[in-house]
Amino acid sequence: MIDSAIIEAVGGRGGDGAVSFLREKFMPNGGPDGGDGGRGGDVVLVADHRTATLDRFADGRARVATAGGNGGPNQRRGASGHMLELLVPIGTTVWAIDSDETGTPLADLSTDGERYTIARGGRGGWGNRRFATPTRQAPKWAQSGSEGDHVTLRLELKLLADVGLVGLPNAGKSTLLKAWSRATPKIASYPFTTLEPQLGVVALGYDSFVAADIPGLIEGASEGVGLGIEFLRHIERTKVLVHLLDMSREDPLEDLELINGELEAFGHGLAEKPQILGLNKVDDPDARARVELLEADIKRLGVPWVAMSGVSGEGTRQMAEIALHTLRQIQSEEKYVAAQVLPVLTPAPARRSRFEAVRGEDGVVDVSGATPSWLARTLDLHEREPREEFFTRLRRMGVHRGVARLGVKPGERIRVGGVEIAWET
Ligand SMILES: Nc1nc2c(ncn2[C@@H]2O[C@H](COP(=O)(O)OP(=O)(O)O)[C@@H](O)[C@H]2O)c(=O)[nH]1
Ligand SMILES: [Mg+2]
Repeated sequence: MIDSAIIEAVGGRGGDGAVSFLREKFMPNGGPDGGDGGRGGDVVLVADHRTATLDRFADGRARVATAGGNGGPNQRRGASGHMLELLVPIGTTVWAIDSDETGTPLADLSTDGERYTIARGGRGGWGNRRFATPTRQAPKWAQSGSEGDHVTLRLELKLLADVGLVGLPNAGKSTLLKAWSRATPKIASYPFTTLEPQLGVVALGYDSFVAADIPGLIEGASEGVGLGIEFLRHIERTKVLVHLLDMSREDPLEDLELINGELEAFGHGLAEKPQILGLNKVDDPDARARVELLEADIKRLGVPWVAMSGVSGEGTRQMAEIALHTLRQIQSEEKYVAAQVLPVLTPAPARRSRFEAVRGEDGVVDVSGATPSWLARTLDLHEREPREEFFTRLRRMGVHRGVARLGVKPGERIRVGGVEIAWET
């Protein structure tokens, strides 16, 4: 069962730099004091153990982080845009969408709290103060903020079961799973065979978990049928078992022992997982009577239990709530332990991108690279001073040498980051 979603994300725009001059009494023409614009917010995916599905991205809405504030007078810096954190289930993979539809994997969020930035916010523009030089003491211009990244990605999640349903054949596992996930029609569209766990997303308010009806476990294992690796992944991932007992049968406690014996024999840690007993089929008067008869014995087991009926719905919500609560408790304990043992890994700083200059098919020289493109888009190249600033910075980066090597003459039109400009040396 694979869940997937297309997500469009836009980093916040950077704030514009300010044009401002110091104003003091008796000093009508003070120096430039325009502050820088703030950075736009990033859009970040965060793996979260409380999130079970990618359903929340089904709306197709673009996720946009907030813009940075504009700079102000008195060297005031614009506020940074807020980061937008999007919670995704653990196990979510992120894919670039290529033209050939195969896609490229970008990230695999496999541990709780792991983060991946999908769209970076734009840089804030510099205020006019930064552009002052001994020969240009009062620049009346500043840099504008740059746009944030705009990306469309695919998220994929292989749903794995958190809660397993066990019990004898006919105990009511399939019926309960259907009752639980009735509101999630998705389940119906997934084909299954007896040896593949049937999955259902059980939603409770804003929280949810994935439950698996694992009918093949006992039946298949005892018949020596090999269980696939996928099946084992579900079993191992399962943190809580809901053990259903058909209370209309003669001796449900014997059934309980039988299944527990099989869980033990099966291995893979199944027998050690906490169980919640579902005393099922209490819509049947005989079953109800047997619950009352065995209540004292059941209490003595020291295991949480719920009298319920997958058919009438009695107790099913309570069962889901207990399962969810138990699950979250175990996960938060695991998280605590994991946080103590995991080393903190600091990602290597991103390589500073330089530039590339090539003569295109149309004969026009193209300069690409993050910094030249950014400068071309945020400085007003129609104005002389910002344009001079632009070429000065390119020269410092070595762009002029690269462009000269291609035989570009002053005045020739070239493209920098998609912006056309007459080359100046
Ligand atoms: N009376 C009653 N019958 C139930 C209940 N749950 C399941 N059944 C019946 O028990 C039989 C087996 O149910 P199923 O969910 O397929 O059991 P599974 O083999 O554990 O998946 C079916 O005939 C169901 O209609 C229940 O709560 N009350
Ligand atoms: Mg079944």
